[in-house]
Amino acid sequence: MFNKILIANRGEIALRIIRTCKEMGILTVAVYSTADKDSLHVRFADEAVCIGPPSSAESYLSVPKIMAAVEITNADAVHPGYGFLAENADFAEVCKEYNVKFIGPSPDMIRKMGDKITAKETMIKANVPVVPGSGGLLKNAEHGLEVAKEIGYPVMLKATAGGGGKGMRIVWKPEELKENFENAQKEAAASFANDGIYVEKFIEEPRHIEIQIIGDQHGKVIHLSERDCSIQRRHQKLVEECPSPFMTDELRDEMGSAAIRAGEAIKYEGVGTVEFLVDKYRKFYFMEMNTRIQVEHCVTEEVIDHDLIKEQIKVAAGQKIENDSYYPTMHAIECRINAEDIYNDFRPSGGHIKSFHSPKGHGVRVDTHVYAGYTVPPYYDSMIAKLICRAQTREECILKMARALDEFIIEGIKTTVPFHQMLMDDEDFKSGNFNTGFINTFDFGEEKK
Ligand code: MV4
Repeated sequence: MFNKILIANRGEIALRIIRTCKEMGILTVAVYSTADKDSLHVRFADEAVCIGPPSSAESYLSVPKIMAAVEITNADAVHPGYGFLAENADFAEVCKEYNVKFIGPSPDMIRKMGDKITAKETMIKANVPVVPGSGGLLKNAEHGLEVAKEIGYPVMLKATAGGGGKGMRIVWKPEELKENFENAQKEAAASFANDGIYVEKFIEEPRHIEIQIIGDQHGKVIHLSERDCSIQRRHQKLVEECPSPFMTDELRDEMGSAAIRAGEAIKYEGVGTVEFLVDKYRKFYFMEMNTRIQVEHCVTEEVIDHDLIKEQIKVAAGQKIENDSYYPTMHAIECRINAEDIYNDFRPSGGHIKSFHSPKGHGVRVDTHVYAGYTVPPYYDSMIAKLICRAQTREECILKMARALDEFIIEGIKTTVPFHQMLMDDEDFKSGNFNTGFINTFDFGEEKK
């Protein structure tokens, strides 16, 4: 087992990782920018190293700064959390060169899944269903027209270096293809320094359902059931839950097996998530694979009652996975509490938190790094807390969540709490009748002053 882990991250996830390390008897090193000097991850880690000014590029995203901190503290592993360097293959490579364990898959695997066309080819080989499409880069708009004619409209143009919606275009008819192709190409070049575009059939009103997997260094891969992440806004997830209200035992078996095949095919090591689009006929298609621990991992922790960060560290240290399968026996929902103004286009609303009271009680979990008196810095992600509730049934879980949201007092900044309160009272949400388009038609009403 590791002696000392450096956590190359900030916020709630840094704190989350420190907690598990402590319970495992592993020493921790926090790194922080000057904007985070008063953060709890700095306080609770055994050691802390300042790695630069507020800008992420000069702190949490700086490989030389992180490696310098590894060197001076003599850490033997790095946990990247999510975001920042978590899916940076070059960083994983540098860790390897320095003989420091990167807690995650190999650089090669990160690269393979980071390139969407390569990922899709890998899935086809593993017999995982993918969306019908070009199966490779488009040479030009004419090539796109040919493929689109074959698969039928509407189609979607996607960037091979993409993910998260950038460089993505829906095309409803042939006349619109050329212009969309050129724009997608430009956007991809500007965002990823890679203008590769491919095309696939557009799946209308899909649900976003992902399967959590874990693989060990001995070739064993298991799945830990799904999370429904269909409640999103501009590719930012707002709510995640397990079981998905759309799931059946049969579909879970099928999607779980597909996710395991995906993991086995690449000898996946670590925790990972296979994202699927699920259409109204419950046909599912591989979308992307995330090679990191995700924000919403807590939902899975609650329904299977295991610490995923602990399992992640154990497999990184070479230990074998013991169980063969886990089954969700409860219902869990996570609401992301962001410092955002929901009545102003979800604009970030950082600043000083005057008072902060978290909900408590049976089945209520709050993962957060903030407290009364804390100032939310403007430089980073706006997520300030995750509220996770667990109950025997979905109905009870929604009622518990509504109760917990009512107890949440956050004064001084605007948050997404009012949105979640309205959501827990929404008939379509309550009946499980939603897909990725849900937020587009959601009625936010008037702000209560
Ligand atoms: C799609 C799709 C429909 N058809 N691909 C959005 C982010 C990127 N990872 C892939 N995305 C989509 N790909 C095909 N062939 C619809 C989306 C999509 C979406 C997916 C999951 C969750 C929310 C979404 C919101 C808009 C579009």
